[in-house]
Amino acid sequence: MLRERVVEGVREGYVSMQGLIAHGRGECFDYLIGEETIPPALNAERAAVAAMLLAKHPVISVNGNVAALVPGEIIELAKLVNAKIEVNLFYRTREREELIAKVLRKYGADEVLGVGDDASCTIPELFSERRRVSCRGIYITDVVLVPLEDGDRTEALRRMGKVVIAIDLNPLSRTSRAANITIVDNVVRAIPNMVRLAREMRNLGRDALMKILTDFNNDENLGETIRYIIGRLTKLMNEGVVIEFPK
Ligand code: PTJ
Repeated sequence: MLRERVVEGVREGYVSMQGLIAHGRGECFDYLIGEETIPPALNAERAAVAAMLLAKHPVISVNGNVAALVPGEIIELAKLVNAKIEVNLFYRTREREELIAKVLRKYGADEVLGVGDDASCTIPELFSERRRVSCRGIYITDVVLVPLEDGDRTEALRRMGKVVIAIDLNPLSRTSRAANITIVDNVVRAIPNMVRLAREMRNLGRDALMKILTDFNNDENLGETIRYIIGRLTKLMNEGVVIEFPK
């Protein structure tokens, strides 16, 4: 069903062809973690919500795949943490920007940044189309959520001093390693989990939120994720789930 939604997005013209390949890559890693939210992912989701609730100008960056998979949930999360929503595309065309904004408005977004002339600020030292951002959004944000991001922009955003929260099923990607908080989970589980956590956590005081954030260590958490995958595969192997082929 998820695959069909991404394919439908391609047919409607707002998901890029490369988005299909990226989705397949994500599916592969999702099989390795067992297609569920694993404990280190939940830890990262909690830290991410704390960072967004503490932020002055949080922004959620939306691309084609995200618009196809979790449009309504993105808007719900943005409302709960008071974040702006910005369209930011790797394979940018005016038509795709506008189609994505239309999808988001259909799901209830009041304001969508990064469309057309609004994307008039530039992320320094970045050469993809992703360098073009809204001067009221990603350019001035202190905390930015980037689901399905590329490594170059994650590194460029870090160099600008921003706190970067990535959602990426590949724990080994450059994005995963460069982000401040990496959520190794499918966006279709990560965003609804964050919505639930935001509802629970938004009445916490700043000190409690800060403690959640400072207790989180991204390198350790990524290590936990890889240990989880190794443990899971080892268990499957030992339990004989792996088919033995005749010699
Ligand atoms: O809409 P555009 O033009 O901005 O293009 C979007 C894509 C995703 C095509 C573009 O950003 C891209 O090529 O991204 P990458 O560099 O391929 O990175 C995508 C990462 O997201 C990969 O590491 C995938 O494993 C991961 N991924 C794919 N699907 C999901 C995912 N992570 C979480 N949830 C998913 N559903």
